[in-house]
Amino acid sequence: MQNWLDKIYKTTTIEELETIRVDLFGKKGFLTVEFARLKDIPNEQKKEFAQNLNEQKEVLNKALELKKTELFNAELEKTLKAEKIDVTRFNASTSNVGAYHPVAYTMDRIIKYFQNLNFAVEIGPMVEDDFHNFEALNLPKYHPARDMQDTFYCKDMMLLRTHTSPVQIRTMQNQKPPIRMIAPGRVFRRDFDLTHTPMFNQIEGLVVDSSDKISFANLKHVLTEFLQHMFGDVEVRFRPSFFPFTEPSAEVDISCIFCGGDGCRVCSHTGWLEVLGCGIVDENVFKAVGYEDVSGYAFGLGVERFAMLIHKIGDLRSLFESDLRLLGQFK
Ligand code: 2NM
Repeated sequence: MQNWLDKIYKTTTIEELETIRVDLFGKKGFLTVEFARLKDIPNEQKKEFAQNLNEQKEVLNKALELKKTELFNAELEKTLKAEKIDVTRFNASTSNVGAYHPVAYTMDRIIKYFQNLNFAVEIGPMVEDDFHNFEALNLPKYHPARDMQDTFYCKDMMLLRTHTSPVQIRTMQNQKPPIRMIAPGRVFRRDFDLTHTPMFNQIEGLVVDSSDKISFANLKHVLTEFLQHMFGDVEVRFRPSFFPFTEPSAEVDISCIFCGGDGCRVCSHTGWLEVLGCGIVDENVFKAVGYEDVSGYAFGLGVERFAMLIHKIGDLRSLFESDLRLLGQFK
């Protein structure tokens, strides 16, 4: 009996324990054989023999049971330890660390630059009415310049804004001069090719003060400093141009950052890259918002184009594809 108990106590695996159980209770097991012997025991000893046997059976059964639970728990503990997963553990080899999208990064840099010059950041609706998107900007109905952008009309002549200028109109309607602001945000146009997407981000700037305070010289200085901040040591060139909402108007070029101005494929062998539009705000725009005796300048730029030049990305469309092979390069 004690022998059997010792055997049970010493087992270390459930399989070993099962062998002992079979050795005790199996067909040819010790207790099975002992119980079979009962019929040969003389009657006067039968009771005591049976009682003793039943006691042994009970003790050994209990011991097996306890040992089984003990071994099972130990095994469970071992597997749990081995399979323990730390869900809070950071595994750099399998996770993708987030990164700024080049457009968001560029947007932030531009906004910060102008905030440091005390420009306020204004936002406005992306679905606009005809007045704020066109009429107030000296773009009357049937003006040919509308055709170049005209797009995405909803009910009641409402449309997705084609530039952020309506934000400047709304700001002028709601505030008195002086005004010094930028309007960053999404705009929408009927355009889709290598260098144009139907949706892109713009930042437009506007400065308004009493008449004769704001000159083209102010505009030229601020934009030259800005472009040299963004692109480093570049030359800046102002070229006469036309916008319905400014007069005079100019397009602004920087010397090509790819070839240093010698001429290459990116600058179409001109040595210059066009990056901005700007001008002195047209009288008709001020009339539309009820401003009198003021002067002002305005400018506008495409954030995606800036991002492409800064990060040297070849195809504008790759900025909208969410391809991690591209985005992963800007961590
Ligand atoms: C440009 C170029 C030139 C512009 C004008 C105005 C407003 F509302 F003040 F009239 N906002 N933005 C402007 C002027 C935008 O983008 C190429």
